Formats: sequence, C-alpha cells, structure tokens
Amino acid sequence: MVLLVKMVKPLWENNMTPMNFIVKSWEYNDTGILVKPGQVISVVAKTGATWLDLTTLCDADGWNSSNFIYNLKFVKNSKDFPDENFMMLGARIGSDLYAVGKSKTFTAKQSGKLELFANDVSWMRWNNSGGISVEIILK
Ligand SMILES: [Ca+2]
Repeated sequence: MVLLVKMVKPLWENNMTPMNFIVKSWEYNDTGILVKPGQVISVVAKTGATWLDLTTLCDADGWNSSNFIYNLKFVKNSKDFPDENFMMLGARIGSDLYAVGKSKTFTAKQSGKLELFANDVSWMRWNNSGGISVEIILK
C-alpha cells in the first residue's frame, strides 16, 4: 500500500513572490496569502489601472467628492475607511485594515489571510465594476 502524504506549508515559507493578483472592485478578495505578525507586505497597483464606482472611473487612490451626500456621517462611517476616498485600494488581515492606494508597504500586526478590496460603503459595492491588477511582494 502506498500512502501519499501532502505536506502543507504556510505560504510565507514558500518563495512565491512577487505575485500578480486582480482585485475585483465589488468584494473582499482573498489573495490566498497567509501572513504572520511582522510580515512586511508591499502591494503595488499596475500603472494606469482603473476601476468603476457606478460611472466614476478612478485608479487605486479612489475618488472624492464635496457633495454633502457622500460626506454624511452615516455614509462615511459605513465605509471601510471612513476618511479615505471611495474606491481606494485597501488591505485587510483579520480585523486590521491598511490603506494602500496605488502603492504601500506595511507590516502585518496579526496572522491571517491577506485580503484586498475597494473602500466603499458596505451596501454600495453592488454598483462597482472592473478590477485592478496588483503586484504583491512579501519581504
Ligand atoms: Ca459603489
């Protein structure tokens, strides 16, 4: 009898970076990367990459408006990052959020899966479309 044993290793032990990934604008995207506390992560959006918030085209830095509706407290506080632009690229590891925008290097505070998403009001992701290509580098 032959037993096949598959060794499962956390991704941080593998030499898998840089990794290309497309962040879909309407959901939290699981990159499949597990990180540990202290892990240094760089996320860089592809130059010129854009996505849409209904009809507003923007890049990974997102868009902002002085329109009072977008600045109502209950609207702002329903965003992942209340004080950051709509559609700014963000990262999440467990309960920790990291503002990314077009490019950011940050250090994980806890272990968990690395998720990427567009900063938006939780009930208004449905009108987002497109995805932004990013390069993820674990250091
Ligand atoms: Ca939206």
